[in-house]
Amino acid sequence: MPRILMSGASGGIGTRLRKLLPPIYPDLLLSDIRPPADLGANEQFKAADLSDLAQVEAICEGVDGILHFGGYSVEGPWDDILQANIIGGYNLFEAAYRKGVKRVVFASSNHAVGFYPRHHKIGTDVTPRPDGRYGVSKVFGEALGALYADKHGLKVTCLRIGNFGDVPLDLRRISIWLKPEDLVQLCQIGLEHPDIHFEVFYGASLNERAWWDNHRAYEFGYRPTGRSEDHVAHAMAEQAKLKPDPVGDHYQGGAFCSNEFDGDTSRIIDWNKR
Ligand code: 15L
Repeated sequence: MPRILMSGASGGIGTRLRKLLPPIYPDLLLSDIRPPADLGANEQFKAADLSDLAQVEAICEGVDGILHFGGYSVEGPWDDILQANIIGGYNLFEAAYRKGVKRVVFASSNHAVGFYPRHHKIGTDVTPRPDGRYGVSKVFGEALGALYADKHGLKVTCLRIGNFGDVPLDLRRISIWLKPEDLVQLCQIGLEHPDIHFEVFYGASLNERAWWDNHRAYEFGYRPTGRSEDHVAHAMAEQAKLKPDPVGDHYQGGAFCSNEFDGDTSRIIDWNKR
């Protein structure tokens, strides 16, 4: 029975995966900087600050595979991103290597490529176009994953997660929605598939309006069950409550792109008017 470490156990995704993973991985060690408020008596938890290598090494002891959901999960001040995602990301891969962990699934994000326009369908092999400091930290994490796979033989899977939740929240999220059970499938592929060396998959369900070519995940057996078209009415009702965002509405990263934007708006073409 593999021992699996999940970082970020108190965060949004971690909180949900804590309920979904134990039937598949009963020996699940949870970690975060502080314990989840509702930690159960049957759950194993060890606190660790990702910016401290010794603490990260301690949680990697005796572990076979890591689901790395820890770190800063939205745009934020540089020092927070630096400590949690840049230094924290390095510490995670370095500690995994030192402790002989075999596999890492790294929670990357759509914000690694957020500045691709929505009309541009992209694969996982495109040049990164991060839409903020957070996006840059995810590109860095993917690069670390490639390095530790190629140089040290760690089996690494990076998931460019779209928007995780029970339903897509607005128009943008219809294209990038990820149902929790589908994320579990992707984690299992990363932790178990014999042919993983270094892979990047999009963390997206069966979204007809996807901006991403995720064929590589399908080649590894991914069969998502969430269909965002089933939730369009809800998503569009929520969209109607939002103000137009000329920059964010053009790019895949949405409001992450318009946040702090003072670039050249003449580069943004309204494709619907062409
Ligand atoms: C992310 O990477 C964030 O972690 C999440 O909070 C959402 O903002 C998501 O992207 C998104 O793009 O909707």
